[in-house]
Amino acid sequence: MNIEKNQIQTHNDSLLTSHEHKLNHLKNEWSHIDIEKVIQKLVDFQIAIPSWALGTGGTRFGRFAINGGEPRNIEEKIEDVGLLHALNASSGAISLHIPWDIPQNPEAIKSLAASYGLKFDAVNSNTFQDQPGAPVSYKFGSLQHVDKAVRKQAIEHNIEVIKQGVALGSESLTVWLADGSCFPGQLNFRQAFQNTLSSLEEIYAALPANWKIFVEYKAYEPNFYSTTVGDWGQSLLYANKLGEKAYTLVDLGHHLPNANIEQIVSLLLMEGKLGGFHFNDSKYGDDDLTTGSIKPYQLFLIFNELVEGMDAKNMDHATGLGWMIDASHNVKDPLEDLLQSIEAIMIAYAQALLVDRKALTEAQQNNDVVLCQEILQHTFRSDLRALVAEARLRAGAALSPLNLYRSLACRKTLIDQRGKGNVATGL
Ligand code: RM4
Ligand code: MN
Ligand code: MN
Repeated sequence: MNIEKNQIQTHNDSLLTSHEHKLNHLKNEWSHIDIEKVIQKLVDFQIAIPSWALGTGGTRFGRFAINGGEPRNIEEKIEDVGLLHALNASSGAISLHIPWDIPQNPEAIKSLAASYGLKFDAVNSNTFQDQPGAPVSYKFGSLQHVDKAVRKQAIEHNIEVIKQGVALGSESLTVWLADGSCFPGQLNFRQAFQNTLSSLEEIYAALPANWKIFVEYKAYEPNFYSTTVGDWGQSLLYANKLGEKAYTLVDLGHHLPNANIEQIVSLLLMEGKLGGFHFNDSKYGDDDLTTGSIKPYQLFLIFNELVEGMDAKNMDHATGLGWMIDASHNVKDPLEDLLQSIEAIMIAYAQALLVDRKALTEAQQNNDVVLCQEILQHTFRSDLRALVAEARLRAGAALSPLNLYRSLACRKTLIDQRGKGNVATGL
């Protein structure tokens, strides 16, 4: 389904007076700040949508379809991301998971995506599920496996994914490994690490010159005793040993409870080894909930470190790191969920942009702990939604994407076009 420019225009016209009122209020309140610069940064910031989040996710207990209209193929997934991007102008990229999505005709897929203003972000390999007819199984791991034949199959799959990505114009590969062990004694940790490292080295050697490889870590699940890339330290070890094209990828849901993610992010950035993000939110584990739905303050604190750390290195906020969502669950309309996630990310980014850095540094130097907190919470508690909406307005998108999505009955249109019964590929 396509949204026409005039539908966006009509929607925006109806909200314009109230929007301008809120925006002017913000402009007055933040008159000491170059607000135009902030708005431009918000316009430029794009977050990639994962191809596996466009259908309802399942849990290991079951899967409940939404009312229908799930994308039946990669073309329809691109169409859905195009819809999101038309609504918010902040979702200008798609991240594919292979083999859940295999582009048969890369040129056609690429031009379809371009027609919606979309690029291809990182491609993701999958060595955590056995594919039908695969000669060997990943039951006991992939790149870490004790059997060379299994490692070889997993390495070749990753190289194949790189080739698919090259054809689409991607410039990075995300490797998330389910590898690990479920019981003490099952693995020789050093051997698992060395096997994984040498497998990653072979994949690294196949990367084109302008590519990056992101090594994602996860504390547990599906293995529950050890994970071979279990935390940021292990990921950083691999990234450092692999070379300058290798980076750590932080998925917000992949830490042990209460981990200080903002500190992890800050130090990885300092080391030049932070590659990208998988945004989501969690209460307990890798819950993959809507970004900002559980811990919005943590999201802001992470962005606070990101902005400070990227500015210290003169990095372009929009292109310096890979920004992706990784979420999927089974109670919301996935497109509405993604709109909410993007909005939460943009708000946290806007809040971080407005932190009074000079005053914060001064307060830190003076050990004025109270003032440090006041400075951070001043922006966190400010309602900056009108700034984010203004960025959308300037980029030709909707002032209120979710309301427009609902008032145009987009899901109903998708159901009419695609039917009720289909289930998109993904988890
Ligand atoms: C993992 C991890 C990966 C994602 C898979 C589907 O927990 O977050 O990034 O590709 O799930
Ligand atoms: Mn992830
Ligand atoms: Mn995950």
